[in-house]
Amino acid sequence: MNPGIQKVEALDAGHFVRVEWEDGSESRYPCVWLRDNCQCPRCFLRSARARRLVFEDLDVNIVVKEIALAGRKKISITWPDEHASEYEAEWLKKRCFSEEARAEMREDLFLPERQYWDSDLQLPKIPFEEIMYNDESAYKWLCTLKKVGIVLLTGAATREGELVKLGHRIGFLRLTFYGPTWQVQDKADANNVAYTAGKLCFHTDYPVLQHPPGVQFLHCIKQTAAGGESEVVDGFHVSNKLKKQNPQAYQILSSTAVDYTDVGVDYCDFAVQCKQRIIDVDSRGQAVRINYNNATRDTVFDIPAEKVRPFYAALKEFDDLLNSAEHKFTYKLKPGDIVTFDNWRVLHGRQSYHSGSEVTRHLEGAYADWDVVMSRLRLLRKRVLNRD
Ligand code: OGA
Ligand code: NM2
Ligand code: ZN
Ligand code: ZN
Repeated sequence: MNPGIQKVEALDAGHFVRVEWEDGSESRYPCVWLRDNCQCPRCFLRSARARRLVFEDLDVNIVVKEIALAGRKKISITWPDEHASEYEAEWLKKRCFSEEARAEMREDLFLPERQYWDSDLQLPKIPFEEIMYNDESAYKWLCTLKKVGIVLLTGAATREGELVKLGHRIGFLRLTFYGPTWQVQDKADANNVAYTAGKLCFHTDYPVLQHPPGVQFLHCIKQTAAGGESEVVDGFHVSNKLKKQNPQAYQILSSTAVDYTDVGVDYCDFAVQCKQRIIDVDSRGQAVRINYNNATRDTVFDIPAEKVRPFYAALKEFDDLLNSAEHKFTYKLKPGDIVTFDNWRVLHGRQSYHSGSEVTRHLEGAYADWDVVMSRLRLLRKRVLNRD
């Protein structure tokens, strides 16, 4: 599986090392990168798997002095100052700079593959018990969460505290001003529109935070008989549609900084302000995060007056697409269900319900960061596929 090395040579006046593999392919490594990534104990702290070498000590114009092949599985380099470095074939192969090798590594580290969906979503479901006790199921859960953006966990106990357990399963939950977990119920003097019995139009949670929570959990403890249905829509899929349908609207939403505000008291008192683009894009113009909550969008709008109406028109077009029957998926949470979803990608909403003096509907919610979730996913994958 891992080819050995056929031949090594220095190229380009010693600025590059060329490795010829046994399968006939080749890789080229810049010497500055090789020196920077010397794996010897002086340059690399094994216990931390981190670089000890300080940048001041790196000569960016370094060239090799001598290079040798040590038995097909290792190369050794002597640098002009007589420092010696060794590199394993397998280690080098993984770090090949070719387009294909880098794409493969990217895939492996970040799992960027996505399955877009419409109203025809087949909501993925896994029993809560299984993901709690079985690593394969937990791995499947997190892979699907990354790829599809939503997974329903079923059969959890109908009491508070299950999300804290889920938090321990992945690592830890994200604390916000609404507490480590929070209770979605119709409340007197609600400090958030979510804590009423009213309809919640499509939104992502907490765009008022500079780094909005990547993953959201909603555990249904009690569900009302009439109303309270949930709605979800694939924000990345709809963003792509908008880009095709109205590139100008997409341009406005992906470049205009919208003010968000959240002021009140919960876990502690808060006065949060932030500017976010409704569609956050990467360098290639691909949507990477939706930041849209109409409830917390500030009355303050820090853009020139003549740009205001075009912005609203663009947002209307996006909002119409989100709400089109073609795109949205409707379902109703049952007590014991925990919906887990990508809060950077999936917009969610709920229909209104009637509410009297007693509590007829109760969800417990919590957040996690993608860093924590992806970290758990990589560790589960390593254990399940028993790699590395
Ligand atoms: C929320 C929310 C959905 C629901 O609390 O942010 O979107 O079904 N709740 O109550
Ligand atoms: N809650 C549900 O952006 C938001 O205000 C989302 C957050 C209150 C924790 C709602
Ligand atoms: Zn070294
Ligand atoms: Zn919400």
